[in-house]
Amino acid sequence: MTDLKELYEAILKGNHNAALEVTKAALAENIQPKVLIDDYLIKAMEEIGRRFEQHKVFVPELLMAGRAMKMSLSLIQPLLKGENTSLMLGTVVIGTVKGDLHDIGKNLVGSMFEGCGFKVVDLGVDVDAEKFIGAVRENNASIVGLSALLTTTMPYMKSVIKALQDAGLRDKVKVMVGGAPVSEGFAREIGADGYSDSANSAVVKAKELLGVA
Ligand code: B12
Repeated sequence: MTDLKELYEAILKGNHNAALEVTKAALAENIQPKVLIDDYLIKAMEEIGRRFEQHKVFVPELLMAGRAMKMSLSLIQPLLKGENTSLMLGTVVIGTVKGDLHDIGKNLVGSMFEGCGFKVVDLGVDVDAEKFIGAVRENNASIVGLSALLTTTMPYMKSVIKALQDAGLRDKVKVMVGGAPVSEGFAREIGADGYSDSANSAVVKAKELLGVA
């Protein structure tokens, strides 16, 4: 029986080999991907974030924890894609906005969308408005998801919404925003259609916005 606390510890210590091993063992024991993500991966990232804020760890430790989390997620992700793939609920274009390189939360949200029957076009990090617009147009997207983790990059979300308006696409696509510093109030203020603080609720919100809930 795998001790899942080891997964939490492995992420926290940035030990990606251990993270991979424990994830493999847990999946072989049919532990639900959602449990691994919600109760161990995210909790570990929250804790490393707290330690960073308290100056107990520094950027290299954050990077290592982020890498360990990504490695673990790479094993879990294919399972999230599961049975629902024939159920095409729409296309989601997602990316972290210009100037911002944080992608762990955005990747989780993207995986959850994929797992729940959406096609996901992930534009990566440091994405400018033109790139979002091109991808929305090209893929006839029904949702565009903007992620920002820095207070300095949050305002760029408003620029993307303005650019969508200028390109005549604002009525064709629902805009969802998220990331630790983003709030419901901020989302409303910049004219986004939806906000969510977790990958699970992001999908629920998206379905609600598209009327497919
Ligand atoms: C890991 C991390 C890093 C890693 C990123 C690795 C990676 N590949 O992403 C590295 C080390 C590279 C990094 C760099 C920096 N970081 Co940093 N980082 C963090 C940390 C600890 C965790 C972020 C994280 O991954 N959280 C876990 C995920 C799962 O949570 P999440 O991103 O919030 O996502 C969830 C929700 O928000 C939501 N969500 C997210 N996106 C979206 C999108 C949509 C559409 C929706 C609906 C929902 C949604 O769902 C997600 C899943 O539940 C945070 C601290 C924190 N507590 O947030 C600091 C933090 C964000 N970083 C910070 C800073 C300052 C920096 C640097 C400037 C540091 C530096 N001096 O170099 C650089 C910036 C580089 C850049 N230009 O982007 C500050 C930001 C402060 C501020 N007020 O702006 C924070 C808050 C730390 C702090 N307290 O000082 N960082």
